[in-house]
Amino acid sequence: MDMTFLLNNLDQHFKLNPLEARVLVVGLGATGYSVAQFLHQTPIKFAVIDSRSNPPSIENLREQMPDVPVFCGTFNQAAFDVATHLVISPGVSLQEPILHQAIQTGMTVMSDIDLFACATDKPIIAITGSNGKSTVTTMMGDLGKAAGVKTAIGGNLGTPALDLLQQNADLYALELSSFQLERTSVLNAAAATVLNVTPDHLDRHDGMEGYAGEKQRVFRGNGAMILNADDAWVVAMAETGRQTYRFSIEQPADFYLQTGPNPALMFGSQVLMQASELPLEGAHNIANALAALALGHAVGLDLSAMCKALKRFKGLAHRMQKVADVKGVSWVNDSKATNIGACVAALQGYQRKVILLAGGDAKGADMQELVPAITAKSKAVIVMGKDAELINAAINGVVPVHFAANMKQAVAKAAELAEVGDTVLLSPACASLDQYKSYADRGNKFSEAVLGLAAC
Ligand code: UMA
Ligand code: ADP
Repeated sequence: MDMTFLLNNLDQHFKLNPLEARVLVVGLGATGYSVAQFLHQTPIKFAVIDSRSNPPSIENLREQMPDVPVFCGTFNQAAFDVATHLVISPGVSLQEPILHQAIQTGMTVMSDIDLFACATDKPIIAITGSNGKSTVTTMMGDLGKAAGVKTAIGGNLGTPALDLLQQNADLYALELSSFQLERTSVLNAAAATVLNVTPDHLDRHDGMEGYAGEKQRVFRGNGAMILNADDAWVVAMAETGRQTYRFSIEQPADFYLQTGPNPALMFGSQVLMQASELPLEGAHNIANALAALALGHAVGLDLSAMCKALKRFKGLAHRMQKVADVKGVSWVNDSKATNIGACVAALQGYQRKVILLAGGDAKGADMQELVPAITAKSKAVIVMGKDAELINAAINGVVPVHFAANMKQAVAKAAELAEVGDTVLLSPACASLDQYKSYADRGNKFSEAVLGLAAC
């Protein structure tokens, strides 16, 4: 790491002078630990705090950095009183009273993404949106590699951004959540996109305007803007004087889907590849591929090399993943559909023969917005989890609804209802944490139950 480069940037953007600053790292999960490891290599003095009594990375921190002060179990006011700068993990709400008060009194807030941006002079591709972030970020890794550029991927995807620095890559593609963006000021990505904006995390943001506003922060700086021409929220983010590429699956744009007998992915008048060559289900994945091509093009990656990589891209687990065909019924795991937009996108691809498994924690979303797609595409819905009744009330008898206490029951009920030619789709439109460890745990429980059926 070039320490002078980093310290100059921190001084310029955050008035952070290593001789005077006392940084408080808030949160000791994956992000907090990556920040601690990073700061430990610098002359900056810092402490770590987490409101949990036994946060995930506490043992690693105590073992690897025994000199670092750490406070657990509550947000202790004394730790905030001596701090000059806060690096706040994404899982901690800025509305947390002690943070809110510190911010009100003018304390400087940073994110791990700010630190990352201050530490590297390599181009960053920044990807946000309500849905498709992980898919597009993972695509970018493959596209960069295929174009001969050492590319590292991470952020909300899983590997904290600061941990990527060890890879000494020439291009970084970061998946960024609205939580990460709301506390990030200096990203200045070489190319950035908001893939789409549909309701999500409304329990943590100030309505749709507030949520879209956090997403828009991905464009701070002067890099290329990659805009979804089919999404009104994203279209409204355009800025004059910026290099801009628009992508669309509905209309001609810089990167778009040409419809007709042989649908093709286009760059202006140039055919890039046939849509049928993309080995992924769903029109939304064509939008994702177009966004990835536009991002790559904006940072100078070769288009034909990127198309070769897209033709090999198999998609990620728990996103529209076929689990099995059992007695003429297709079972699909889309457990990562943790909001309405993803569930609607999943349903779009089907005829009216879906038995939908939905429910969990709706995170404050209005389940009425699911109803048109459910009415058009599903013949029954099986609801589970904390907000099962919300979905039932929204459907209001338009389609038969059945309640299940757990995944095994839900799969058994779906098997009872399904007829040859039907699809049983787990696309919950809700977060999983009310009943499962994660969306992956939920998807695995679904797959296990389905494979159990297949074995009978
Ligand atoms: N927490 C406390 N007290 C604290 C700190 C955290 O109770 O003092 C709780 C939070 O409320 C949260 C949990 O601990 O429920 C984890 O929070 P964290 O900030 O420590 O999370 P990390 O382990 O650092 O993981 C975060 C992202 N998690 C969140 O934003 C909740 C991970 O995204 C991301 O992969 C990781 O940083 C590396 O960048 C996960 C996620 O669920 C996949 N993201 C949400 C999403 O995709 O919808 C936004
Ligand atoms: P994210 O990281 O934003 O959650 P993922 O790529 O993990 O996105 O996909 C999450 C869910 O959204 C999955 O159910 C997937 O099928 C769906 N999805 C992916 N891309 C899109 C898109 N462009 N529009 C709507 N839904 C999408």
